[in-house]
Amino acid sequence: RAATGTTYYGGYHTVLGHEQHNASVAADHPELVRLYDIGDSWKKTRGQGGHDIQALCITKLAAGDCALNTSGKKPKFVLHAQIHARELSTGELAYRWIDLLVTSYGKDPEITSLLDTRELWVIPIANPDGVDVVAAKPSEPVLQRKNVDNSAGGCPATDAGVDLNRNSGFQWDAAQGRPCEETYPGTRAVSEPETVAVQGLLEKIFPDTKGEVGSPATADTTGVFLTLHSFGNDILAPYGYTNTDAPNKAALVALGKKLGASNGYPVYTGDGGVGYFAPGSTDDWLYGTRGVPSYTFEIGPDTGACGGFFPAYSCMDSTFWPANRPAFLYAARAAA
Ligand code: ING
Ligand code: ZN
Repeated sequence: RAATGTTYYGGYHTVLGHEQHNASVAADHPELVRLYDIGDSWKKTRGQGGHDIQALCITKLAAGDCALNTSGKKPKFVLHAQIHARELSTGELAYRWIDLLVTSYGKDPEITSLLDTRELWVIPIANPDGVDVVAAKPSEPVLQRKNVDNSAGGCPATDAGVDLNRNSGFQWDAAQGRPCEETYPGTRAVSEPETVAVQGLLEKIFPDTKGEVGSPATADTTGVFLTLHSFGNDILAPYGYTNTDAPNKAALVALGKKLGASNGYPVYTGDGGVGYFAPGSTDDWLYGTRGVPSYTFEIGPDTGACGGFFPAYSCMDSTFWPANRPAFLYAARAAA
């Protein structure tokens, strides 16, 4: 059941809160915002409520901008958040990034120039059905990570679902987990409608590199992708499925270190950061099939008031937003 309020857990926005926000920024800034429905959540495909997955493209709109194809002339930075429902700070950072962009155009010279020259794409809630589960108890930590696809059967409610960050079409690995486990990858690659939606958008806007894996992340980089997770205070760069180096690992890690400068996050590859491999992740897929430099940010510490999956909402103002805003701006500039 979708939460009826617009906030939960001290101020984090529910799916409804994000949907209302997306609609209002699109209505208030028609010269800057295109709002897309990129596909359905699992529940919506089953006629059980659910949601459209929404994506915004923010730029000073000129002819051909924000098209759902590779004809766009402006380099693209994509911010992707809350693919894991319980990682509360991530959707909220996307919400604030959207607000920063639309309210600063014509006022802040740096952001004005970014919107004149880049397409800033945002997928604020990549797993809306999961976020509904978390927000249904607005003051209790509900540790839903996955989507809510229970077609495998036999799992207690909050243990059902597919890990959308193991479901992508690059190095998908059936052995990642059983149906009731946190990293269950689904019955096959791209089995989930949420994965179809996000991959579908990214396939449309980034050219097929035809096997030239990882050739950008150099001077001719045409995009940057950030997917927000929590927690760990670090940055993960491809590959996450193996300790074999990405073809241009040095350039990838160098850009990752620049992104990490404002929040002090170190950059890891392989299983170096988290201690496990993550085949089928979104960032490995986009890097591995499109060559787009792609990173996972693990927002926040493991413990303390601002630690874990459910940080106090005040941590958004005290650290998360001020520390990550420069990283997002750097990533947007680097998408050139
Ligand atoms: N972390 C990521 C996860 O899906 C990850 C870690 C992502 C590793 C991408 C490698 C590549 O497990 C969280 N917090 O979910
Ligand atoms: Zn995560």
